Amino acid sequence: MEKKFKRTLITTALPYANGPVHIGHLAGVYVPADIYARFLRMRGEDAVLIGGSDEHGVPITIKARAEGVTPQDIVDRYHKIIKDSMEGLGISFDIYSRTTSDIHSKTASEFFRRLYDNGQFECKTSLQPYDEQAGQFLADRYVTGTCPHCGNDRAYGDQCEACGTSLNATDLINPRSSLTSAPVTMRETTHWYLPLNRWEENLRKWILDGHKEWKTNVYGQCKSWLDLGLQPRAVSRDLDWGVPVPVEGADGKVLYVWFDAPIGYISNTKELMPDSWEKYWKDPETRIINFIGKDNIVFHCIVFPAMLMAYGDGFQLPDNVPANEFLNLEGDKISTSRNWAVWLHEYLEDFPGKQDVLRYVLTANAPETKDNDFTWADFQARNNNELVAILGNFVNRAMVLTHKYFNGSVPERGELEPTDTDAFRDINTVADNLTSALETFHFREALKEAMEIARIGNRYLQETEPWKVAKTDMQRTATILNMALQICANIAVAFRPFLPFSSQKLQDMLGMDEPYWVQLGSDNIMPAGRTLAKPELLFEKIDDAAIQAQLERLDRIKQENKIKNFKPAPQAPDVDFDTFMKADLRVGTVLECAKVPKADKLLRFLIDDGMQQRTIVSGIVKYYKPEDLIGKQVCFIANLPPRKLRGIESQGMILSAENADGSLVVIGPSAPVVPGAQVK
Ligand code: B3M
Ligand code: ZN
Repeated sequence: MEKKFKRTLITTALPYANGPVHIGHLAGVYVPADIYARFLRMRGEDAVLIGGSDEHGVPITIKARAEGVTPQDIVDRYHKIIKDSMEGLGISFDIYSRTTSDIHSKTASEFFRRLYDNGQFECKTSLQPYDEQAGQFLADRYVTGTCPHCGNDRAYGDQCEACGTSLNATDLINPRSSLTSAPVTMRETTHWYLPLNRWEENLRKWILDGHKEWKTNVYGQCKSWLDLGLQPRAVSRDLDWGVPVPVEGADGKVLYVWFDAPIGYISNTKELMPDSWEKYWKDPETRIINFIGKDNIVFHCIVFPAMLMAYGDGFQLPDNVPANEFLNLEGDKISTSRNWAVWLHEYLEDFPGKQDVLRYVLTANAPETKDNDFTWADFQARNNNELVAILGNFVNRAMVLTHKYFNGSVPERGELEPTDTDAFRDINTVADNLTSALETFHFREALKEAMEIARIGNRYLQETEPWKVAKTDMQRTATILNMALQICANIAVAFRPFLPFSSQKLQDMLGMDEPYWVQLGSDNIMPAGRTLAKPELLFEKIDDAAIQAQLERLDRIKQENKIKNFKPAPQAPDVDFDTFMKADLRVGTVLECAKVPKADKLLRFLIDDGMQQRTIVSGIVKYYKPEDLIGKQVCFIANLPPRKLRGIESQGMILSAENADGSLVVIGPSAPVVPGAQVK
C-alpha cells in the first residue's frame, strides 16, 4: 500500500561553482525538480525545494590557479551567476545557498566528527601522488594521465570523461601533475575512509528489495555497484580548499568534496528552517526526493545513504532518486571545458521573456530514459509548431471570440450538448494521466498530456465553429465560448508547473486566482459574468535569424576548439639543400580567378608572373570567393611539370597553409613585390 507522507523534501544536485549552469543541468535536474515542487505545492502539500552551490573540490582550485585568483573569487563569481540565472528561469527554490556558508562548515564538520568519535571510519596510510616541484599532494583532478580502460590521454585522477569510468589516480598510465606537468611521485599520507562494505547488506535490502520502483537506470546502476562489492572510500584529501578535517593533527587536510556536498542539503535545510529542519530529515513521515544527473547516482544512492546510516540519529534515506541521463547539444556531449553548451545566463539575455520556451523544450526532450539531443532546429520547431500553433492559438481564439461576441465577459451557458460533455470527459481522462505521470516523475509524458488539453480545445472550436453559430444562435455561441474559456482555465492550471510565466499571464487574462491542482478537469472554473483582460499572445514565433545566430555561435566555438587542440603534424624527413633549391618559387599577381565548371572544389587562376600569363588550377574553392582573390599576390611553384585537371592545363601550384579547422589560407608576400619575384 502507498505510504502516506506529511511533507516532501526535494533536493537538487548542488552545481559546482566553477562555471555557469547550462541546458544539460537544467534538463537533468532543475527543471524537473521545479515542476515537481510546483505540482506538490499546487496540491497544497508541504514541499520544500532545496538547492545551493557546491563550492569545494579540486576543479575550483584548478580554475582559480589558471586565472591567478583565489578559489573564493571563483565561487563568489559563479554562485551569483548560477543563483541569478536559476531565478531568472523561475526555478522556485525555497533556498539556494552555498557550501562555503558557516552553517555548512559547522554541519559538515560536526557530521564528520560524530562518525569519527563513533568509530565509523578506518584510518589508513597509503602512497598517494605527489608533485615534488610544487611540494604538494595531487588530489583527484590534479593528476592527469592515460585511462587504463579506453586509452584517453586526458583522463583525470578521479574519472575518465571519455568513457565515464571512475578512477583512482594510481590507476592512470603515465600520470602527470596538472600543476607542473611533472611525472608524479608517490608519498605516504594518512586519510580517513568510510568502510562502505560495512553497509553493503543494509544498502542491498534498502534498494534492491525495498525500491524496485526506482527508475531502471538508477536501480541498475545501484545493483551493479552492489554486485561488485563495496570498498572503503577515502573521505579526506590533502588540499587547502574545503572544510578542514576536525581532528587533531589533521592540518592541511580537508573533507573530500563528495563527503561535504551532500551534507549541504542538510545545512541548507537548516539555514531555511532553523527551528523545524529536523522534521524534514528525521521524521519517517517525510519523503525525501533527490533530483540528480546519472553521474551522481553512486554518491546519492550508496555513499550518502551509508553516511546517513553511519550517523544514525533518525536520519531518513531518500525515498526516490529520479536521476536523468545526459542531454547532448547538436550531437555532441555538453562540456564546460570545451564551452560546448547553451549557458542559461546567456540564453536569458538572448531570448528575453522566453523562459517558458526553454522550459518547454527541455521537458519535452528530457533525457529521462536515455541520452537526448538538444538542437536549435528542434527548439524553433517546438516553439513555432507547438507553443504558438497549438497552445497559444487556442487560447487566443477563445479570448478574441469572447471579446468579439460578448464584450470580453464570460457568457452564461445554456444546456450542454454531447460535444461539450465529450470534450470535458476527454479532459478528465487527460487530467488523470497527467497527475499520475507527475506523481511518478514522468515529466515528458506529463507535458504531452498537458498539451493534449490545448489540442482538445482546438478540436472543440473546430467542431463547434462558434463564429458560424454566432450568425444564427447567440445562446449556443455563449455556451460554446463559456466551455472554451473553461478549457483555457484548465490550461492555466495544467501548465503552471511547467510554464509558470505563461500560465501566470493566462491567469491574469482570465482573472483567475492562484490555481489549485484539484481544479483540473472542472468545467466550472470561470464564473459567468467575469470580465476578461485584453487578449495578449502567450507565445510568438521565433524566426530563422535568431536560430542562425545561435548556430553561428556554436560554429565559432567548434573552430576555437579545433585551434586550441591543434597538434602540428610531425616534421617530415630531411631534404637535401640542393634538392630543395631546385624548386622555383615565385610571386605572381592574380589577374583572373573563377570556378572550374562542374568541379566543386577547383579554381582556375590566371597569374601575371612577370613574363607571361599562366594558368594554374587549385583546389581551394571551398574557402574563397574567387572574386576576392583577384588582384592579390600569391606564391606558386613555377617549375612543376604541367598537368591536366578537368581538361585544363595547370602550369604550377599555388601555396597555401592548412589551418587547424582544415581551411586553406593562400600564401603571399607581406608587402607588394614585382610579379615574378623569386622566393628565396
Ligand atoms: N557538484 C557534481 C555535479 O555537479 C556535484 C553534485 C553535488 S550534489 C551533493 O555534477
Ligand atoms: Zn576512459
